[in-house]
Amino acid sequence: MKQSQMLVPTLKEIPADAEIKSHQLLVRAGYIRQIASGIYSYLPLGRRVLKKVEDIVREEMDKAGAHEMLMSALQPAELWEESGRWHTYGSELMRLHDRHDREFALGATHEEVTTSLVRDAVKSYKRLPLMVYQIQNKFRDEKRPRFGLLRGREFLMKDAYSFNESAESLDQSYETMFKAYSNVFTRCGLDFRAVIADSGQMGGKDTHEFMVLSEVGEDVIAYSDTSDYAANIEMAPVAAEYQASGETPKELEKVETPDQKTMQEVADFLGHELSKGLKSIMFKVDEQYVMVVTRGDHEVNDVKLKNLYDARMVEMASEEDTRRLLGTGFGSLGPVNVPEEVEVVADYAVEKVANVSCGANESGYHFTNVNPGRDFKVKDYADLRFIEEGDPSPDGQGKIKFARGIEVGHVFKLGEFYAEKMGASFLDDQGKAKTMTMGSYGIGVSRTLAAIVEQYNDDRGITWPKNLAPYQVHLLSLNPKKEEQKELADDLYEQLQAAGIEVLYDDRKERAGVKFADSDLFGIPLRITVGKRAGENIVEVKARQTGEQDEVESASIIEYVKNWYK
Ligand code: 9G3
Repeated sequence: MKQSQMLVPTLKEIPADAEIKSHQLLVRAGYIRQIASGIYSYLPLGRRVLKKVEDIVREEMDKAGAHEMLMSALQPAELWEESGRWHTYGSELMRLHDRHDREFALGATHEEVTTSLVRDAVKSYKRLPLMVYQIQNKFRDEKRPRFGLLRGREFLMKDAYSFNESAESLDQSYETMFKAYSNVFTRCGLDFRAVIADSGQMGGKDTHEFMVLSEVGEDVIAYSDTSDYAANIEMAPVAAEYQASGETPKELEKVETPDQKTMQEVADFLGHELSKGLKSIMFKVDEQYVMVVTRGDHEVNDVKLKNLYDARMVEMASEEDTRRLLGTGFGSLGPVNVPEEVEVVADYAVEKVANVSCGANESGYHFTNVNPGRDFKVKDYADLRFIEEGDPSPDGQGKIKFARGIEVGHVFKLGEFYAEKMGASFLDDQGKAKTMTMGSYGIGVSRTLAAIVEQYNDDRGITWPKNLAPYQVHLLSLNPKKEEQKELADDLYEQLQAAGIEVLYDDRKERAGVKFADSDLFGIPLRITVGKRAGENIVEVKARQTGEQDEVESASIIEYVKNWYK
């Protein structure tokens, strides 16, 4: 392809709204352009790379026995009414009306659509298991789109769905997909981990997220420093054993704490460690108000709270709700003398403390020498805190460390939720009607592209892995005005194309400096420069990642390139 005819608008300066490398470089190198917040167009170079990522995904899905489809992005509201999700998703689900005023959603995901297709088409166990997938733009109206392609409102996803006749069959589909995902991210040259995740609103149990390790990742991974244990911090169970303090319980006291509000201020004022104070936070769990109590040095994990109550919605209680229920605002809450309409649950660590302080549910006052059991009751003790670095790994091997990750894939065992709601059943080999069980498997294709750029770049631009660049060779003619240079470059362009090599030809009438800077930005792995020595039929070849340079006879350039890409 000749650059003089292409739409590749490169930029010298870093766009003001681009905070991370992949966003900056994809825009500066003319790969993408933002149309609106969180909504991007892929220009020719970007489209070519996106297609290479798609094709790796496609190959691995086909190898895994899944069949490619393309479903509608427009989804009738009726399907989401059947699954009950029309009302559980708020403004994140983009909705619209057609000319007859009928309601539709723009596809955020396709469980409902696939289940409705399969329930009408499949009746017998002989047709199961069935795995279908598609690669299509998804629409989710994120509150805060950011980081370019990493968190967009319209993004390219591969979503696959398995329909199984039994839990064992689902396990096999899950295992097959798990391996296929590992192949995909390995072939994309990514440093990734499969981490145990929380199934969130998807129901079902087993679920893993595929995380690319990156400082700009929004997720935190808790991993063992000696084993391969890794979990999303949202659900990583705390395996710490707590020892009873053994102290003799002292007389409960109520003390004035006039201006102390935060846990640290109260601890300093009362002269004890954070861990000798109780932190009490009010939540609204579906319709139930819950006070969650943890040790002062721990953090409440709201995902664990949601799973404890198997709730659909968990949010912090408002200050006025808290005032109405407990007679005081944040800053002096505690589990002593709590009205029974407020349920009290506590993290396991709280069970073993003695003589601790906590808010007196009266502003400006705290209790000291508080002892669980004697001074307050809890409905449940549970694992309710975030795991911390240094905690024992839940698999009993080593200690926990943290890393940030970009979620590029997510595999779920959905179970019977959708099949049940939407009547996807089959006759088993005894002629008995059974409900199908399902898995769903997603890869963020556009997010994977950005994650690759996050891992492959340097101070001059992108440094694509060999199999993922928009072209294999970037051919530069430094001075097309010089006849011998233009002739040699044009000839090499024809030869390279004839040899089936993907070549981008910078035939523009631009200064050499501009051409080299753009070439470094694009990140095409191998650059051939036709310059001063064209008269001797010598060209310069340079590898983008390593900077390694060679001077090569133009007659042997095809062989050189083929060897380099072997
Ligand atoms: C929605 C909106 C946002 C959503 C969903 C639905 C996430 C939703 C979970 C999944 C599960 C799997 C198939 C591919 C793999 C992931 N965000 N999820 O269901 F309406 Cl607005 O998408 N779906």
